Amino acid sequence: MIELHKKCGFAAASAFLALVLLITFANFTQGQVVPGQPTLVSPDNNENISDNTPNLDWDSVIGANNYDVQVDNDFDFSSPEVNADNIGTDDNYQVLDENALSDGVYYWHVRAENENGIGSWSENWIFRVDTLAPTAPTITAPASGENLSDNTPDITWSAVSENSSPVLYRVWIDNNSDFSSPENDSGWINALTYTSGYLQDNLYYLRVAAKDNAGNQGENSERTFRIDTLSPVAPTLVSPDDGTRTADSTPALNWNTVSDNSLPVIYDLQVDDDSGFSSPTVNVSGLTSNSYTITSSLADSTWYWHVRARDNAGNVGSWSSSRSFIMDTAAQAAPALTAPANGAITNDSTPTFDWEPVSGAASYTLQCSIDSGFTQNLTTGSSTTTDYTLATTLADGT
Ligand SMILES: [Ca+2]
Ligand SMILES: [Ca+2]
Ligand SMILES: [Ca+2]
Ligand SMILES: [Ca+2]
Repeated sequence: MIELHKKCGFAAASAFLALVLLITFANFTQGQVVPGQPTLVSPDNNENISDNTPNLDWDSVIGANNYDVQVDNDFDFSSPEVNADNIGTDDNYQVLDENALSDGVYYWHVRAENENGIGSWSENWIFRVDTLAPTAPTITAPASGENLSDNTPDITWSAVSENSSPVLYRVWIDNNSDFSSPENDSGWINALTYTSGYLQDNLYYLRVAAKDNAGNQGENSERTFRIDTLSPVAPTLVSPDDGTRTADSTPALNWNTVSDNSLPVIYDLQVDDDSGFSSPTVNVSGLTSNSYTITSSLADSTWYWHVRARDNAGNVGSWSSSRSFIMDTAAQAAPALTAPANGAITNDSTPTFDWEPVSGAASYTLQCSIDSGFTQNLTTGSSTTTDYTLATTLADGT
């Protein structure tokens, strides 16, 4: 019994050992089991790519001597755009030119096989083929040709529409029109605004471009702008002359034009009966010409006026030195002539002239000439009364 038991035990142990050896042998000998599931490598899952014949890559599977690859825009692989069977032992596959993929989203998977059979499909991964570059971004600031008084201006633009996001943007600013030596380069940024580094006063060329997540770079948007932090000089007043007495209660005021890089230059004007301009009666700004005619009559007084210039970048210059004029409407009323009568003929070569008094007049000036322009044979006299007799004789004539 014991021996019998020993025999039976030995037979059972031998059979078990043989089975273990067989399994070990089967596992050890490649090719006698179906290969495992491949692990995909690239394109990365959900990657956007600009290559429409991408190279598909996976980790090689032990024991595989062939692979099948499928690419389809249908997630269930019902209509494969690429259906490459038995490509051999290479653990990657380049989509053929004849199968170049049109832009869109694709699913792909790989399986390994050997003489024992076909392994399971890998996970399904997704990639997007995108060969379309984004449009040029629309620059929203600065405006084209704008003059800025800020040495570190904000550059802004509108987002472009894109399938492959995030879209990156890049800003170049150069004082050279060929962008050969940019003063500023933002690098690729995921933003719609960029604050420039310090820019000296100058004319600059601005360029903004977009790049999608597949790496397609679009056209540049370009424009120029100027940095100008220098204020224009104070204008020089031209007319009326300082201290002029006038009866014109809406006089025209003139000054010289001021030059500047940032055009047009505009002007502010103040007129005040206070030389300190504490309460200007006329206070106009943004005048586009170098003269201004006062619109509301000024009262009789001494008036002071000054002008300042503002350039197109918004830099405000200093006020000019001021001038004054004396508004004196009463003194300027013309006397009414009474004698001799208009067109009278006389043989008196030193006639007496007579006129009506003017209220408030301290003295009168008389002019006599043989031409109506008062240029030839001009006689001038002054009188504190309302008549005047010529001191020198007049020749016959009109
Ligand atoms: Ca398909
Ligand atoms: Ca695109
Ligand atoms: Ca430069
Ligand atoms: Ca300026």
